[in-house]
Amino acid sequence: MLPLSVFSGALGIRGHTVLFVFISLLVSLAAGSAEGLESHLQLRLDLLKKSYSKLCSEFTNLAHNCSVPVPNCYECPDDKWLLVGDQCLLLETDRNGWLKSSKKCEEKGAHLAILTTTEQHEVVEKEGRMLSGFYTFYWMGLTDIEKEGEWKWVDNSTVKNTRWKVGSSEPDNNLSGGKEGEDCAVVDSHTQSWYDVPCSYLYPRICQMDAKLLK
Ligand SMILES: [Ca+2]
Ligand SMILES: [Ca+2]
Repeated sequence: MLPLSVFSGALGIRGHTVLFVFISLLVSLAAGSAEGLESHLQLRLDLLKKSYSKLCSEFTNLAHNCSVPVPNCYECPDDKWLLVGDQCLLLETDRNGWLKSSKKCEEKGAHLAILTTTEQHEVVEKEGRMLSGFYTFYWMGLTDIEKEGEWKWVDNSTVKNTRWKVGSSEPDNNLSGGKEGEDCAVVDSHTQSWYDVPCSYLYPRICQMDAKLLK
């Protein structure tokens, strides 16, 4: 293989300038095509949403006329939110303690996620894998801070179907993170498993709110 210095010598200053301009052109073309693709996809998404609303409205009218149960159609505040049934979920990647994360959800008119269905966990897994990054764990709205071992969702409801990590002793209220133990819960988006961890640890979060009913 020829050493780089041979090419450098062969190209000269003028050659390097031409090469630089050529590479810059390729990079700008690639960036331009990525932007073009993004705006094209956004346009397609907007059109699909309009079609969905129109179809939903027509289907609702039809169902009324045929005296059959009327289906409900829902929408979320914007494209960042994921519509799951009649709920909207939002995975936010900035990391905070559980209490601050809870407040950040409230600022959006939401609350930390109450994950009660398989469908919700599957959506969280898909979105978590898409977002990827170093942190796969997300805060959800589950805590036993009021009474040790008595896990409650943030709407004060008790937990029915749990998904604590199988094969470990979760929730173990482990004291290695501090004498206060582990009173807040995260979900591992990749495995859909839950863990109790100290509430002061910093994690991304999942916010949740009721979806808006389309009429
Ligand atoms: Ca605990
Ligand atoms: Ca634990």
